Amino acid sequence: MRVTDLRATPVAIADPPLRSAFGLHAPFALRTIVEVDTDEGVVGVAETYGGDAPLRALDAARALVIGRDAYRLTPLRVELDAARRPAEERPWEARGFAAPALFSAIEVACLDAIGRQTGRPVCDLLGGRVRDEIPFSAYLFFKHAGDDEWGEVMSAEALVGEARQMRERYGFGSLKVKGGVLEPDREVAAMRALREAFGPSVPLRLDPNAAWSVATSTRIAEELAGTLEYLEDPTPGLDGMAKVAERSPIPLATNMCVTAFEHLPAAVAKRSVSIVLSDHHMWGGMRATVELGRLCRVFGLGVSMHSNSHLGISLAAMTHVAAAVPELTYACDTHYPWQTDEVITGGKLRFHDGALPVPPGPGLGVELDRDALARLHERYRGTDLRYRDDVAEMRKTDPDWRPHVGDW
Ligand code: GKR
Ligand code: MG
Repeated sequence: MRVTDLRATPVAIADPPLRSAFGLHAPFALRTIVEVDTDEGVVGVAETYGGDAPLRALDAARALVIGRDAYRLTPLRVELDAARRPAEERPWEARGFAAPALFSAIEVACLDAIGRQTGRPVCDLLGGRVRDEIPFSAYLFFKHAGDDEWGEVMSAEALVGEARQMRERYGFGSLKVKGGVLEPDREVAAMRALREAFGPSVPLRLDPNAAWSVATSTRIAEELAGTLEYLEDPTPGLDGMAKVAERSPIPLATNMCVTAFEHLPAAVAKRSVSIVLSDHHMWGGMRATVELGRLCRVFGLGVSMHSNSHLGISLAAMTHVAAAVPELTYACDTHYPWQTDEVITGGKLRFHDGALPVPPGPGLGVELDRDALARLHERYRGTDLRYRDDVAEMRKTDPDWRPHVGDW
């Protein structure tokens, strides 16, 4: 089955004013919807990061993709591999959208096309599912008041309210808090308030996105022993994380200092982390994520799943890959409840008791809603946002704001 065309449509989706150590979410998050046409008449879809960089990369890679057999993608992966060519021979390499992300977008679309052609769900193409439904965690954010139904959430009390609402609506069994926003001890108090409100049967995680120093991270890890299931990226870098890990009674997880296969040897040697947050968008695709799971098992690492603001095509792909990774034993992250827009037919995918069943049907099991795509693309054209800049957004309300990077 030959690829006859590769299309990338940028979209802008509504995003509430969520806070993190990086700043503030802008009113729109950017995504790219990727489609491959094939000579068998089936069209495969994927969703990836948004803005200029993915568009440039996908455009530059078009000639390498068109004419290729959708079943034979390993040669493409090898061709895109940065280690094999000098930079001037890699026009598809874009800052913020490296070869693994580019390959992932193409792979997901091709797997969707193959699934549609063969009548099999994508998780079968990854070796088969080990679970029928995937547990997700509530992704709790401190946030400003905005044009949304959640209101301002800048205190422990408000965060408990947000968690309660998320649990009532979606049934989430675990709670992840995006930290690095309030002064660290106030975030400790917020975690204690969540524990108090929901009890020990609801696992809690905290992710300050590397805002804290080694000393703060170590102290807080000791203080929150018994309260957190894991502490995610408290401090920057493999060395900093290794220093915290040495004393931390809580396992450390990351989606910041181990984001590619080549980071694994040093992370294992230094014992920097216990859990790697997978993400097929970033790690080179769905098959690479299955390989990551197995490698993590070899090295005694746990596997969880990372998320950014995203639509239903990404969520469907995350669900298929999560179904096919036996080592993924933590509830996955997802920003999905924060997104009101959708680009698939039938509206938003629905969580039951905090879990999402693998979408039935061939391929990813979702259909592109072309009217919604056109609308969200028009919105992209109407904004001047072309990359994510949470610092700039934050400075619109607080001109002196600066991010904490390992110094809080
Ligand atoms: O959306 O603000 C956010 C998150 O902080 C996101 O950018 C991170 O990539 O969710 C992510 C994380 O776990 O670090
Ligand atoms: Mg994280």
